Amino acid sequence: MTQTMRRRDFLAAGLGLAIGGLFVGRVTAQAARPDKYNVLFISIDDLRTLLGCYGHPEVVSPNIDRLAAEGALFTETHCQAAACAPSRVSMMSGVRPTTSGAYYFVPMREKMPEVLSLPEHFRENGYRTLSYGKIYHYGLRDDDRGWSEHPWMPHGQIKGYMAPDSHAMQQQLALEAGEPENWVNRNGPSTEMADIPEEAYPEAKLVDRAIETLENIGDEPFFLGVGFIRPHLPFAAPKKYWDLYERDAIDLAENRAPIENATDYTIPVWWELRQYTEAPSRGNPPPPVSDAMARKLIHGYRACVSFVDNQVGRLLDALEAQGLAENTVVILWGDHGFHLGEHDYFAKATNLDVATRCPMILRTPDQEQRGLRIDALTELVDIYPTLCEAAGLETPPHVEGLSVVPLLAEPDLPWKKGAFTQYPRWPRLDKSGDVPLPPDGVMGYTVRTAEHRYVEWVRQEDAAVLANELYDYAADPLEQVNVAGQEAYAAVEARLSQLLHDGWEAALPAS
Ligand SMILES: [Ca+2]
Repeated sequence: MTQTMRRRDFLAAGLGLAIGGLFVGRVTAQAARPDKYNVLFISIDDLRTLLGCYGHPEVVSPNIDRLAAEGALFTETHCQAAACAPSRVSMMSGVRPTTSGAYYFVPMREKMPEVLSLPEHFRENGYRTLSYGKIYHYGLRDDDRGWSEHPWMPHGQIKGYMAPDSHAMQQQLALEAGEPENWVNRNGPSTEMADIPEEAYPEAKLVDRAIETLENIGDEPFFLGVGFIRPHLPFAAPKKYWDLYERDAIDLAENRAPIENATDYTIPVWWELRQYTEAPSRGNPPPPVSDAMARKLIHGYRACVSFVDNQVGRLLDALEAQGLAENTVVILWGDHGFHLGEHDYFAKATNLDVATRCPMILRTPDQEQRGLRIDALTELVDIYPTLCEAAGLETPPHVEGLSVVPLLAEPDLPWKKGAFTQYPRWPRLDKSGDVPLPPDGVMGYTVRTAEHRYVEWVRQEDAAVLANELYDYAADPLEQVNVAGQEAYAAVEARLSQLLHDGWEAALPAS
C-alpha cells in the first residue's frame, strides 16, 4: 500500500474528527498498519523537564503539553552524558560513552568510524532521512552518511542573537580578542529580549523549511530530524515570549545552597555561563550569581522554552494538515538537563538529576492509551531501538538501549534497575579557562535507580575511586545531602556500587 493511499484512507476515516481530536482517548480510526511509519524527530537543546506537562504550570508550553496528552511522557529519562556532543553521539549511535569512549566533545566518526547510526539505519531501509538544525552537536558538524541530503542549518546567527546591540557587543569582543572577522561566533550577553518578529529567528526558519518539506514529501517514508538550538545559552527569544512571564513572580531554585558533604568533583568550575558578558567575573569558585541575575536567567530560559514550544506547535500542525500524523511516529527529547541556580550553578555537565534527567515524549500511531505518564527508568540510548520498533524496523544488534514500546501497552512492566550516566572532570583547563581538555582526569560514573543516585569519581590513570556520592530521593528530593559514607546507608551504598560496576546489561529487565 502506498503512503498516498494510506493518507487518503486516514483522511476519509478521520473526516468527522476535529483536528486535535484524533488522539483523544483510544484511537478511533484504525486502518491496516503500514509496513513502515514515518518518524518526526524533534530535538530541543538543553531542555530540562521544565514544562507544563512535567508538572510546571508556571511554564507556558501548550504545544509540547498537547503532544504529551496525545502520546506518552517519560518522567525518568536520563542522558548518558550531560553535555550536547556526547549525549547526542550516544543517542544517535545507540552506543554508550562507556563503550565508545565518546564522553566529551568528539565527533561520532572519530570514535566509531563504522557504526550504523540511527538515521543511517533508516536510510538503508528506504527512508528519506533529513537533518535540519542541531541534531548532532553543531560545532562538530553533522554526519553526512546518515542523511539523504546534506544536513541543513537555518542561516543567521548560530549564537541566536538578533538585536543590533548584541551584535555590536560581539563585534567589540571579537575586536578585543584580535579576531574581528569571526565576530558572529563570539558569545555576547547571556540573554537577549528583542522586539523582533519571531519569523526572523532561526528557529522559525527551521520550521518553515520542515513544513515546506512535509508539504512536498510525496510517498517516500521519511525520517525528519528537526533540532532546535534554544533554550541553549544565550537565552535569546522574541520579546513576546518574555512578556508571558512576570519576572518578580519567578521563584529561585529552592536548593541554591551548596550540597552538604559534596565532593571536590560534584559541581564543576563554570565553563559555560561565564563565557557570557553578564556572568560573574572569573574565579575558582566564581562569585555567586545575584538574585536579580538569577531571575533574569530563569526568565530568559522560560521565554526560550515558550518560543520553541510555539515552533513545535507549528510543526505538529503541519503534520496533521498533511494527513501525516496518523502514520508518523513523533519523538521529542532534550539532550540533558540544566541547572538554573540549583546549588548556585547555571549550566549542565554534572552527574546530578537536574543535569541528567531529560524530557522524552513519544507518540506512536499504534499506541492505544493516550496521555500516558510513564515512570519507568529510561535512557536516551533507548530512543534508537524505540524508533526502530515503533516504525517497523529491526534494531541492529550493536544498540545498547532498550525499546520503550512495550511500556506503551503496559506502563507498569518491570523495567530497568538503573539508568547510567558519566561525565568527567579534568585537572587541566585550556588557556581560556573554559573548555576542559581530555583525555586524562577523573571520570564520574553514576547510576540512578527509582530511589537513589550513586556516583563514583574514578581517576583514569589508575582506576582509583577518589570520592563517591549517594542521594536518597525519598528523604532528599533536591539532592542537598551526599549521604555516602554514612553508616545507615552502608548497605545501600554497597548494593548500588555493585549495580554500577555490573553495568547496564545487568540492569535490564528479565526477558
Ligand atoms: Ca545540549
